Amino acid sequence: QNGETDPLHARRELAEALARRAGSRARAFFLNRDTLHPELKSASQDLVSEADRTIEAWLRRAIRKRFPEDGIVGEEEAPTAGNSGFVWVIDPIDGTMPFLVGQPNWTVSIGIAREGRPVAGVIFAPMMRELYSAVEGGGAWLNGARLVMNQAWTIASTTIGFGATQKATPAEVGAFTEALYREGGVVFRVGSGALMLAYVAANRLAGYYDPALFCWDCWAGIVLVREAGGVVTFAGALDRPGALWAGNGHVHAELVRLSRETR
Ligand code: 2AM
Ligand code: CA
Ligand code: CA
Ligand code: CA
Repeated sequence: QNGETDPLHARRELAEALARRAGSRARAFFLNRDTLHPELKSASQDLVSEADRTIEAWLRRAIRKRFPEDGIVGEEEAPTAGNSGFVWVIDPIDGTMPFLVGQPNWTVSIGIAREGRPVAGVIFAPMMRELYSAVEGGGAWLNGARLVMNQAWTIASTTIGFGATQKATPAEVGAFTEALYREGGVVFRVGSGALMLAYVAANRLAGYYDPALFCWDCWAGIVLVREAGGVVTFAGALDRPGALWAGNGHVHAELVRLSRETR
């Protein structure tokens, strides 16, 4: 290849560097969160602050500077089209609610699409100093250690992430929870969907179900779980939200079944 760096690996390296730098910027906002002026978006628990907007704008500038031909899709700004076949899928702060109230479980999530497919993902949890990173065919990694998912686990082996926000109906939240507990499962939730996917890859959760995610919540995590040996179905796309199921092959199938039964 004329000694040039592979285009995907060059982007994955930049994604890691940007996730760390965006993470320390976000951490500075987090430590001064009392000075932020959060605004309401669609519902009482759906907020945005200048931390989210400033970091997304910074990420977009840094990506454009290095790869001006790439597209960018992010939570806080309109999508930018590109013509390289690569699209960056970014969430500057995944877990704005935990961030604003002082919980440490928020992340910076940077995914990469190539011709519409998830091919690389980086999730950084600044307060835990954990960098999750994966590239198609290259495995999933947490701070340099390889992640390999437990293939023997069932939905009853340890907790299951369930990401329902206020967009979910009380009936579907109740029905899924009831079905899960009936089968020996227990619900876990943090306000970052990306972190719950990272936890599935790292064997900290047996699986994850969310009735409605945007691509920026899950794009990086999809690659991470698949590269750790898991199965993910995302019913959404780069331009529309959808449900997501993740786990080892067996847990994934069980979560699909339980959620279908209860919808
Ligand atoms: P966000 O913090 O970037 O908006 C899916 O559950 C996604 O919904 C999360 O990744 C998170 O993304 C957002 N979310 C989590 N808790 C929420 C809440 N209480 N209200 C609104 N959005 C929430
Ligand atoms: Ca948000
Ligand atoms: Ca998000
Ligand atoms: Ca966000």
